[in-house]
Amino acid sequence: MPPFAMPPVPPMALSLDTARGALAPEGPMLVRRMSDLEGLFRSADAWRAACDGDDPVVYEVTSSPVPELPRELPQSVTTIRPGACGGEFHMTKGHQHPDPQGEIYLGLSGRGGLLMFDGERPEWVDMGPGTIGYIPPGWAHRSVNTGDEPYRFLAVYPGSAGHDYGWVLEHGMGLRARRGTGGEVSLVPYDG
Ligand code: PAN
Ligand code: ZN
Repeated sequence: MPPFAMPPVPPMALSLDTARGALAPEGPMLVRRMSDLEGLFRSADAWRAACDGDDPVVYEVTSSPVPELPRELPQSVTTIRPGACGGEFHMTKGHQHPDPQGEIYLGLSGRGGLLMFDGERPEWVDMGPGTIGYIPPGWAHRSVNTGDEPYRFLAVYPGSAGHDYGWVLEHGMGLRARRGTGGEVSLVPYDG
């Protein structure tokens, strides 16, 4: 029997509670607070003040039990809480897949954006319930909550892709998503 016929998890159905972002059965769960996002917001002062304050939860990631192994297709549900830091919308850390492979996001609730960057060109995709965002191989990606409610999406990605967070610290993401005076999204150059 070939190795791929003896999977680490059996064929299964998962139930997704889109209102709570819960998966059943559920795998590992990750909570990212403001203090986990060092060096990512434009304003280091605003970031420090938020950390020294209540150090709010910025986003949570719930995973399915499908492991990050070659040939597997892990899934996760990310919930980004609404808010801003120094005028910049709450966002994920963002990463590059060291083994360049594509990924699919499906918007579940709230309003958000999918920011992608290939090292030269940034791309922005508006996300909402029912939107499928496609991340091609080689594009770093970050998600942003642009609304007043939690923004939630499902991600499906190849189990061997890996996650490189240093790439974003080194190269940036090409654009920043700032909250305009009327609450609108204002996309500005990364250093702006
Ligand atoms: C997503 C992300 C998730 C959290 O599942 O990992 O939204 O974002 P960060 O990993 O950038 O903190 C995904 O793109 N997986 O490959
Ligand atoms: Zn990814």
